[in-house]
Amino acid sequence: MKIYGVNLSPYTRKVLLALNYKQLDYQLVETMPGTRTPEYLKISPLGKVPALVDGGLFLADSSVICQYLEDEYPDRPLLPVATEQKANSRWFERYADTAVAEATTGVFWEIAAKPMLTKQPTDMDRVAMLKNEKFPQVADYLESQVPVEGFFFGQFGLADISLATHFLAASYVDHGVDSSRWPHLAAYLKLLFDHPVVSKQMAIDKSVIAKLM
Ligand SMILES: N[C@@H](CCC(=O)N[C@@H](CS)C(=O)NCC(=O)O)C(=O)O
Repeated sequence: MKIYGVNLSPYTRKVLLALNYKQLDYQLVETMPGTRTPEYLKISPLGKVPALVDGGLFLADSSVICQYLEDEYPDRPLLPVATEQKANSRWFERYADTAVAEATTGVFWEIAAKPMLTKQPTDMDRVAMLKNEKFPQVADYLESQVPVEGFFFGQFGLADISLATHFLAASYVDHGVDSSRWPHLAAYLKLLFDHPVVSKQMAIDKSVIAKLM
């Protein structure tokens, strides 16, 4: 199986975390976001990463890919069994990939990725807005939702992975969670970041960042 993308893309990282949790073999084909060669557009029509090739199957979009992995490789499941919990897991995945992404990965993009990839300066007004307006909204909501103990639905899975990937991006630019204001979220994130699959990915990301800086 081949995954197209880069470790520092949070959506690629989500798929890598899922693959590593499931202990599946894969090859990461380094592909920059926005690659629009005719060959890559056949795999990922929007030119986005991640994309997956498994045998004759071409797939784009991290959620679609993770759902495929879950269906095709059901060992070490990423989703709970009960319908209601499964639906909630999908909600937290969607929330992570939208509102959380904006408030966390959005800051990583402005501070680290944008200057490197586009040679454009960081928009400090946008960083301040994301940190002071968007982030507290997301953190307040998650503070009321994260499990007081353990992972979502009792077992590490896709809801956790989806949150982990975006909060990891924030952590790389020192955009952390204030544990005095959001104690449950801070404790949950510590548990997430200490998970062996997440901490291994964090070490890889940090070595990539060290080489780029
Ligand atoms: N919904 C997509 C989002 C993927 C996405 O936005 N990827 C970014 C990199 S993290 C990208 O490829 N951006 C380039 C572009 O939009 O042209 C997913 O979950 O895979």
